[in-house]
Amino acid sequence: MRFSTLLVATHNAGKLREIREVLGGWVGELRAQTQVPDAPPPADETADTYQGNALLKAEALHAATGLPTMADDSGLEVAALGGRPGLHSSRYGTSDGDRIRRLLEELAGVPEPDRGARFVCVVALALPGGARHFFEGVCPGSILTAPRGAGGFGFDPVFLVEGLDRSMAELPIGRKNQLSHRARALAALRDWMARD
Ligand code: ITT
Repeated sequence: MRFSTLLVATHNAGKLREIREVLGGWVGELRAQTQVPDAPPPADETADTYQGNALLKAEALHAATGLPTMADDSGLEVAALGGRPGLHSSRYGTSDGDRIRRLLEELAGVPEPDRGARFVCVVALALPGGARHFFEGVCPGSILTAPRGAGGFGFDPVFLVEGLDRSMAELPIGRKNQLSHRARALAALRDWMARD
């Protein structure tokens, strides 16, 4: 087993659930930031790349604990909006419902063939001794005109997965964890862990 303890620098419960399911058997103990005594406050996401923001989050918790730490920075890129909300997805609204409402409003009248989108995820890993690693995953799809399904979190109910007639929120969690942007980034992390 590569890590006896791996910290996860996130305050997003949906992400944490997915990370736990995918990495559960691969590390001794997966501990969330909220379970770390005296953990620093959420890092300001001031970088202009997913990689930069993922690293800011991982570094802050790693600096406070000295323990191996991973963080996820992710977003939804909508072609008709020039790639927005992208890096600013969590700041696009004040709640999941609010973000979905705003997205559907911005896309009102945009026909189906022009509603292409993709989810992007970069996982950063900060290790004792200074090593830093990055793993990326992308999941293509399109934006529905109304929410469908109750699973997942965030934009999942309005994201139609490419090649499936299902929204991300209509997939069982195990299926989302095989094909999502986060699943792909975490699979790359697992491959890396399996190599050494
Ligand atoms: P942490 O920084 O604490 O990890 P966060 O929610 O602020 O949590 P991000 O800055 O990475 O995380 O923002 C990602 C946003 O992108 C997230 O809040 C959702 O709105 C959206 N998002 C990311 N992954 C998603 C997924 O799997 N399904 C639906 N929406 C997702």
